[in-house]
Amino acid sequence: MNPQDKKSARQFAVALAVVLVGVGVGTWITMKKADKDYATRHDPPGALGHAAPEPIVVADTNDMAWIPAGKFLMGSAEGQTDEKPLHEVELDGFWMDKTEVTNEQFEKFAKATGYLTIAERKPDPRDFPGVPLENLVAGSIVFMPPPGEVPLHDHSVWWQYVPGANWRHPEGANSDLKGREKHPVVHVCWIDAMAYCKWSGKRLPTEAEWEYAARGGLAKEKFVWGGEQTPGGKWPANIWQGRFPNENLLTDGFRLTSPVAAFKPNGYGLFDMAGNVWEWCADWYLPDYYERSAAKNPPGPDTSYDPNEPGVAKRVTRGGSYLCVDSYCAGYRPGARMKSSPDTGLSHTGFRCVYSPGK
Ligand SMILES: [Ca+2]
Ligand SMILES: [Ca+2]
Repeated sequence: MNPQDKKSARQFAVALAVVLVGVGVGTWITMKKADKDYATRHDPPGALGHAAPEPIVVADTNDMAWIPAGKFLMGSAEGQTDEKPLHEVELDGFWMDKTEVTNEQFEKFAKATGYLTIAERKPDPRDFPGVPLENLVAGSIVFMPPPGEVPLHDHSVWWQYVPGANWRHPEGANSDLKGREKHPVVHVCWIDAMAYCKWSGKRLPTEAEWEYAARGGLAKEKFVWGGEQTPGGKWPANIWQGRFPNENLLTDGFRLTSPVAAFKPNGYGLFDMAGNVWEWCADWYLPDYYERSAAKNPPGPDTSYDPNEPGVAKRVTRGGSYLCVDSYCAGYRPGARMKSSPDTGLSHTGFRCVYSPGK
């Protein structure tokens, strides 16, 4: 099945006003296939290779770090199945944003282009066949901690589709960005991130570029800062401490997002490559891609498959977020892989861009 023909988490979320992120949605696939290809209507030109050539924009590299060409061992021998096998990858050098794209930066883009993120748009009835029109309300998926302890297998307990939630209103219509200008933008889906990249003359990193950059020159270390989890007894990243999802001990100082660069950078001068927000990569997600990926500049697979949700096409996200609890998935490790539907924004997902001169 082509990735574009699959469903998305957003389609389920809007239809059911609830979403399961990561597991379970596959069993809910009872909706009829949309009559027209979703991605064709919503992806920006160039995203899926059906675009006309565009004028080249020269990227501003002021807030970027140069990641030198080199080889590294990608994946993790001790991690989840999809992090294996550990394999050598060679990459050309590239520029990478030192920080996640901030609200302030995204605002500039929105002002300059008038771009509306997917979460700000009223869902198109053609994408939601069978869903009553009154249910088609613009919104996004927000983390809502339950009051007490809950079993960890049902993600819908802490994720809710909130009408009016989008990057300008991260917790819903009554919230705003005051004081969060330098926090990472959230509720931007892959399609939105691609639109920003194109405007800025940059692109999303491949998954291999992202992991290589995150490792900051350290070989096979468990964390982007080295082998010790809390050097000097301090958390070097914004994740979650306590019993997820109802008890946040705030040992790292932050309940939700933190301002970018609140923690020390890694060896390449990049901030928040562990935690704060998940970051979109260019690649489709395929759990066994490492078994056959190219040894040099792997571009990612041309198809997508997630065994947890076989009917949902997904792009890779990396780096973990303020919701990553160490005892659960430890998604903030540089080898850890995650995935999400390209049209689906979430309150813990953002992105950063890369740039290769002449490419
Ligand atoms: Ca935190
Ligand atoms: Ca991050």
